[in-house]
Amino acid sequence: MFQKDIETMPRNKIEELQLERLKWLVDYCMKNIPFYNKRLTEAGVTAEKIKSLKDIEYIPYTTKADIRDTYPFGLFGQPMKKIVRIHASSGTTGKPTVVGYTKQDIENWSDCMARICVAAGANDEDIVQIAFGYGLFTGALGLHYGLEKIGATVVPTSSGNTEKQIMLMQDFQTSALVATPSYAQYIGEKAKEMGVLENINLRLGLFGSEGCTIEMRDQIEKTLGIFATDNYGMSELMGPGVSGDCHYRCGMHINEDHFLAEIIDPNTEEVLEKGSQGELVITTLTKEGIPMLRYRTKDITKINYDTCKCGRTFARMDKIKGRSDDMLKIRGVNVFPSQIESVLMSFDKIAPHYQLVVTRANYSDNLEVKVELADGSLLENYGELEKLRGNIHHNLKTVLGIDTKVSLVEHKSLERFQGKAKRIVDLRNNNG
Ligand code: DLL
Repeated sequence: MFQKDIETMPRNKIEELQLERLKWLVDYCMKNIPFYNKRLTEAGVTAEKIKSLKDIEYIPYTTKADIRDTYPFGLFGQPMKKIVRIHASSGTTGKPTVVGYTKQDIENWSDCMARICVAAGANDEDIVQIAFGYGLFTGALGLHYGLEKIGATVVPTSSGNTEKQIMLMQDFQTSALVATPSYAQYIGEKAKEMGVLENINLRLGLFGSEGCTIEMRDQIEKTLGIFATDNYGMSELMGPGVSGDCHYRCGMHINEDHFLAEIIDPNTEEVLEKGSQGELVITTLTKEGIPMLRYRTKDITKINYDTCKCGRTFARMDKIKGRSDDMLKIRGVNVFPSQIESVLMSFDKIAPHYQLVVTRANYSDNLEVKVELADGSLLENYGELEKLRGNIHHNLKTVLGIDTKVSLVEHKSLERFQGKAKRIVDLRNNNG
């Protein structure tokens, strides 16, 4: 472990520390950030009012809209003189979400990342290629600092230029790859095509930044000959570093000394009982640059508070089931893309590349699941193709409870991704 004393703290100690930090945070926000001062004053919250962790419920939620409305620096807790780094995440519309870090924030971020990298199995003998995009995106620099902190050799290739990535991987004998799972998948496919898969010596994949089902992960692991872990975060909260898998991969350990997690019902906003599935809400307990009070992540998960077999006491969150705003409502039924991915991955003859196209006709939603054939061998055999299509359709119906249109498309006809995959095409607003 990177910081064993902290990572194995008894639960009552974790909660004591969280309470102390929560009080500090409320006071800090009142003093340094006019936006929060107004919000908290209106809600009648002061540091003195926070007597137990449950009292966090007095504090109003913060949303992405609050960050947008105070663009660019309105939620910063320190003057620019103290801010040493800025990152931003681009949304689909409008201005990016801008975040700032003090020196201490960068130090904490590096610690959080170092813990996650060690928990995943990385060490100072690893040569790690970081194939997340460097730049305003938090992914690359977050992992970069954490990996340097544990003494690994960092190769900052950034994303893209896949053939060169593969060349360097062979020449440097890179042992670990940091990437989105979809980019790792593409790297594997490309290396196979180049006939160099067996010259690659990767052992570890540090994935994150987008969802990936266990079935998809298994396939990528098999192709690249690696053991892959997941880690979760978001720009508004820090970047990567909020939580990550240990080698047991039974939930991502939340760095609870820096983040206080709650699960709420996204519709009623009510806090749910421990162990329930719902929207993750995070309060940053130590951040100075841009602290977040009860930030609504929109990500759906559940949290397990039992001590893990690895000895870490930090609670573990399940893989993200989907974003509450990514969840597709098809004819009134909630459908998470991850459910579809799980079904598709159970078929051999299709490649792990798919796209979900949602349209509306005659006031009814239609979901088309486009999935690539693994190769050209089935194209000659109509009967087999139809059988495969029928089986996929049947399994999707069993899991989702709705009819979908399954289209088998030619190998390599769907887009590949170097960052986060975009698998949903929702055309419902376009055609009424
Ligand atoms: O993606 C931070 C990050 C970088 C995390 C690298 C892990 C590794 P954003 O670009 O702000 O930040 O996107 C945040 O991505 O709300 C989730 O919906 C999604 N996301 C992040 N990690 C995971 C994950 C970074 N492990 C948004 N599984 C979040 C599923 C994830 N979704």
